[in-house]
Amino acid sequence: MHDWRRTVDGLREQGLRELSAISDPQALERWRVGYLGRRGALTDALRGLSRLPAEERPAAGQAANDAKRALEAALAEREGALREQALSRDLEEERLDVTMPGRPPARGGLHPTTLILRQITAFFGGLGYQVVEGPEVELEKYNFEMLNIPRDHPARDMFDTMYVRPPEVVLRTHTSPMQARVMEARSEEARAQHLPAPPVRVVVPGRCYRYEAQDATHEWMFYQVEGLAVDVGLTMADLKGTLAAFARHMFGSDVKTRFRCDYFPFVEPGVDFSISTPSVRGGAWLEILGAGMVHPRVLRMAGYDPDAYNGFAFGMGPERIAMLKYGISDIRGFYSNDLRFLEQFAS
Ligand code: FA5
Repeated sequence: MHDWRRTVDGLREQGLRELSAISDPQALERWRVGYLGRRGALTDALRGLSRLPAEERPAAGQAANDAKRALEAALAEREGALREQALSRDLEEERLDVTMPGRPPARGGLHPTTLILRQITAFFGGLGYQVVEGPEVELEKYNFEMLNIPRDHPARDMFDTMYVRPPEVVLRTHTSPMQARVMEARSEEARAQHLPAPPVRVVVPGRCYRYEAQDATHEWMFYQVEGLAVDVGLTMADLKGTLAAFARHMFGSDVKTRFRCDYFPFVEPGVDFSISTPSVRGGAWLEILGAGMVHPRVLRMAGYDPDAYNGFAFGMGPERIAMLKYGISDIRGFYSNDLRFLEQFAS
């Protein structure tokens, strides 16, 4: 065998062997330069052919070119294979297991006051009451005066008032000022159109403030829901029926209800309303709101003729109702932003 053939065949075999062991692009490039580059082994061999005798040159040239093409083809194939490997490695890294159980996002929940407010407004909404809201920074005129509590009236002591600008501007101590505001607005609007004042059915949820020592059942900031119905011929029976239906809605059909005399300057007669149900504190009587027939002077001051209209009103504490319903023993949990308390209500 000619020397040149041994050289060419040897290079070809060695090249292919080395190539098959290569697994990264840098090594592949080194291999290409080593065999097929301008100073590569095979290129050198091809150059050396010129020194061969003329009759051997064609066969040797042919063999060297075949070897070059074989190495080039093998290189292209190896490149392709490495690219493919890299690609499938990438894909493997990016692979998503769609069957894996998801991680649920942390969900917030409704505040217990919100839960109760929604239940209350939904019930009265069903009876045709409108939900309205009013200012928390209130004029003394509406918080007291228009509710038949003149200045220097001892009943002002019932409400430990926080003043924003004494004596005219207060933080409302209850939602009752909205009784006066709603009636006044409706009677004025009707009068402007020469119409009789319209009947009223509203509930007013909102925050109230009192300068009060905190304890398990008293906050300095709390909610109330006011209710007001004004119409021709309303009686105490309407008030009793409405509140009894409300108590059944909130506490179940076996709830017992009780009215007792109470005093609020803006109602006559005035009552407090208590409930008793076996599932709450062993059936003990618990007061949940104050109520009564709207005082004739309150009607008159707000533009309603007390000889033609009657009304009833009530004011309840939704936190106290939530405490009964959810077995909460201390009202101070509501607004101290402790997640351990609030998360118990997340639904
Ligand atoms: C009033 O505020 C009257 N405006 C209610 C009313 C309306 C009577 C219409 C007649 C007609 P009282 O001060 O009792 O009344 O408060 C009513 C309810 O608000 C209470 O039963 C209680 O549930 C809640 N409440 C009062 N003070 C606080 C407080 N410091 N913290 C939490 N809840 C309170």
